[in-house]
Amino acid sequence: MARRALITGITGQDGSYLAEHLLDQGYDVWGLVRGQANPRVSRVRKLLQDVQLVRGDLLDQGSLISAVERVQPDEVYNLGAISFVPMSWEQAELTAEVTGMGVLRMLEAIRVCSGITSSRAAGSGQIRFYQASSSEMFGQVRETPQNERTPFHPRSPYGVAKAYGHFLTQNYRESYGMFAVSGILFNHESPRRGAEFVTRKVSLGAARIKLGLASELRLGNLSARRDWGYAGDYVQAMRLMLQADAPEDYVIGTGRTQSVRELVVAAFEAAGLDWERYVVADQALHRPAEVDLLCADPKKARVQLGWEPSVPFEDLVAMMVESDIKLLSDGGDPDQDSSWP
Ligand code: NAP
Ligand code: G4F
Repeated sequence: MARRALITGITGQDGSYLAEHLLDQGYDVWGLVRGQANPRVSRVRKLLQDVQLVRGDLLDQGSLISAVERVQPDEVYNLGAISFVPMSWEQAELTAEVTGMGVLRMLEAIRVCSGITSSRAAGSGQIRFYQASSSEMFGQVRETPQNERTPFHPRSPYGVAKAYGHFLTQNYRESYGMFAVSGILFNHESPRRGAEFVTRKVSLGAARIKLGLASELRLGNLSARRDWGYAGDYVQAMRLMLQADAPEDYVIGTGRTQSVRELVVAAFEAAGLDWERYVVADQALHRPAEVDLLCADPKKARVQLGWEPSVPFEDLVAMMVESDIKLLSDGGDPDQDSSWP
């Protein structure tokens, strides 16, 4: 019988790629969607016609229990979150509730539906749980590159909420014997990336300037460095983690790091533009506390899961710029867009 997966965050970037990947692998895929009339559901329906939808919200414990009861999943992928770091200062409490406490609610839904108690541990045939942890937890890094043993020093309410979810996942594994793991994923991007994140802001900015739709691009800290990979590769690591013999956490990244300035140079070069004529550094876009440098050591994932990234940084940036030039040339609106490339 096909394995059943329940994905929270199905309307987001990773949810879409993970759903496609699991469908390819023969899974029955269910996506949790929130809200009465969520406008982003239409693009899931359009792109992912074989995904079944179930209503639920990470803020609502009962809805998660109902969703698990209805779907009867073999695997749960918890990708739902408030994931935009600057928003976590503006709405710190909501971020804690969704990105942090949402993990507790999802784990509790699994525990209750599986009949696991302090005296009755999880048995074979249990639901396997994946938590979307983040390299933001490393924050002000203690060492470079960062691996599974590097201590955390989060620099945003988002990073703090993710650290809570990370330790809680570990705790449910240790307390109840649950197959619960965290993937500590470094930044991963694609043509489906939200327009608020820097890679997509830059690819859209370069595309708009190329097509004469804008004359400048305002950015914050150009010196920050990130380890950027392709989202399509990273969702494969999520599935591999849940197929492993034992539940363990893994760092997923490329092992390379580039600055935002290098990202801008690559994107404008891909569009055939001189970036220095158009990019304006704006102090107002700097964060209250910055994560200056992230760089993964993905050795454990390579050795134990056989996972490797396949898209180099320059190709990823060119892919995003080309996709945005096409989207805008075809009259698409990236903020309203109901379809995904
Ligand atoms: P994304 O595009 O921002 O998607 C976030 C998803 O969370 C959306 O589907 C959103 O649904 C859902 N969501 C928000 N609030 C919710 C709630 N109250 N209940 C249920 N769902 C809710 O994020 P992504 O880039 O795909 O990332 C997926 C996960 O990986 C996130 O947890 C993120 O923090 C984490 N992560 C991402 C990266 C990265 O570089 N992309 C790296 C490390 C970790 P709506 O449509 O309803 O808003
Ligand atoms: O693209 P970003 O907004 O991503 P950030 O903050 O690294 O977070 C992303 O990756 C995390 C994994 O490490 C995820 F957990 C999280 O959910 C999200 O997906 O910003 C990247 C860098 C930052 O240093 C920021 O200060 O780009 C810098 N930046 C410079 N100018 C900018 C801008 N970021 C944004 N969003 N917009 C700018 O104008």
